Amino acid sequence: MSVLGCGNSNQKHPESEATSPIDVKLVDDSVTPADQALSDEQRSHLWDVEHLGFVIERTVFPLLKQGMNSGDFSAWELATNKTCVVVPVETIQPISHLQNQVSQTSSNRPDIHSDSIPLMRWLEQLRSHFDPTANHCRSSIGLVRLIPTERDELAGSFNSVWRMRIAGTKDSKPVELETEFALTLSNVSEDVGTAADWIQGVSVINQRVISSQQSLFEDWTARSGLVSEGRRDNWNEVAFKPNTGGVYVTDYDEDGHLDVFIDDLDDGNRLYRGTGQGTFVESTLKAGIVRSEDPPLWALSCWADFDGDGDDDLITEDQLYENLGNGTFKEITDHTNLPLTPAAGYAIGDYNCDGRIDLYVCHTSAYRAGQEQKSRVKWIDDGLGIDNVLLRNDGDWQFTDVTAETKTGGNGSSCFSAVWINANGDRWPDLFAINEFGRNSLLLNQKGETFLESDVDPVFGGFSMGVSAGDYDNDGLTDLYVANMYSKAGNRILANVDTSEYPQELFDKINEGTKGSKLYRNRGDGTFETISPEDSVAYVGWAYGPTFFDLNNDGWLDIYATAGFKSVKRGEPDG
Ligand SMILES: [Ca+2]
Ligand SMILES: [Ca+2]
Ligand SMILES: [Ca+2]
Ligand SMILES: [Ca+2]
Repeated sequence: MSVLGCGNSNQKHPESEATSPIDVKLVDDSVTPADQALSDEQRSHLWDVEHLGFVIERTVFPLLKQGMNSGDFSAWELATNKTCVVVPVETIQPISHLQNQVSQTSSNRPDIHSDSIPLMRWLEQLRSHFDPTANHCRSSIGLVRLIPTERDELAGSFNSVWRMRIAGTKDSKPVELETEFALTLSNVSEDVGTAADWIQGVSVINQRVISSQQSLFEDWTARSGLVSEGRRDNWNEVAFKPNTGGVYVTDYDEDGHLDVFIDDLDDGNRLYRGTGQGTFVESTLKAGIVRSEDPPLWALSCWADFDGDGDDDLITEDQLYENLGNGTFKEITDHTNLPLTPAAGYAIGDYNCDGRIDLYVCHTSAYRAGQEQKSRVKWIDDGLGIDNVLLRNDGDWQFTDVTAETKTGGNGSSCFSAVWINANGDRWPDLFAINEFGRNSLLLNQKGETFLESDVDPVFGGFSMGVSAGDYDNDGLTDLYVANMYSKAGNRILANVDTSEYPQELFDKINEGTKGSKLYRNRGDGTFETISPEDSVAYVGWAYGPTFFDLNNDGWLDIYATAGFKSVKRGEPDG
């Protein structure tokens, strides 16, 4: 078996935070972050404002959550100035207009608006969307903006924006409420949790209530036959592993029922055959898939019909299995020259339209021993210096690395995920590959010979970690949803940065790095339109692995967007 880059087969599973289980050569690219650093005075100002934000989060938000649970907002009477009222949603500017403009909210004099209501009454109205029983609401509250009215006067008044999401039931049916509101605060003191009269006015920026006659999903795990015990759980481990495994779905035995393959750093491989009754029966050994005694060196798998006989074959970690078409597999790793090295993602497509499925391999780190990888990256417009790889399928399980001649490497990006799409209406599959640190790559296929590098975003595209392709507006053109980092803290801090500290183009990029996930509508000519980030698709958190999926079978694609990286506590997600 020829496995490039796996090193010694006796190599133990590393207990470090390295993303690659091989020895890599780290090179210092002489990054000079000092060039982009703020002055001491600027940094001190940002820290001081952030500190006050933490005080609000730590002392005030628990009170608001408690009120939402119990329906008792009496603790708020003290904090609320007696002239404080809430301006309803219609009169307010959207949040994007608040960016770096501290005067925007205070210009809306809430106390002269005819539809204004007292804050307590508004909170009670929000709560009335849910059953009155205590503890029937789960709420999360985020501080999106905290900006002193006079920049250097932290003892004075502030403008702030809070975002609240409440989930619960009404008449035992599911309800969710999301609202974003701007608060004028007379001051923010260390004892703000017990201080009086500091909330002066509230303007609702947006508010929506989502209700349903029933939950769309039922938790079926316990009855499914899919076992989760024994799988890697970073919460119970000392060493954090960023990629612990994956779930891969296909109908491998072609009985009309989808089957599930799972790989996991602790539990290894498991294949589950779907019964068609919503349950699964483990068939790993029966199907001829090896369950190794040792945990795998990395976790990444892929279903694809590499030999074109109509059934899906399987790559899992450093092994290749041929589907024999009778519900069993044969390991043919020795028969292929496929370089089965550590990688972050696979995308399959027939780029040269010769009828054979080719393989695009996404890399976030060095994958061959001795390969050079940058020891640190610039925090914008950069990558780790490791190219992705395009492998042309030549038949009989033989592949040729055509990355250089097709120009599909992706400029040394850090790429978790890529998708093949039809971006410009010709018959040649194009490729979209994300980059965690820099611009994403839209690679336009030039008749199966080479690719032309383009981009879908006019600014930067954010810190991208996942992508899904689908025609969300049903116009026949495949659109893109890119999972990016969204950061409340980043938004808060940047709203207080003196923008003159940076060239505008650079500040726009910095700003975009905190804005969250992006939806791009395909114009049909290889260019894409950025759909407004105000849409709720943006605020996912530290987003990974999204998917377009018609969840309720109405013919319109929905988005399932997952998030999460390293939280402080289980059950208390950051972001
Ligand atoms: Ca099946
Ligand atoms: Ca096959
Ligand atoms: Ca091909
Ligand atoms: Ca479309």
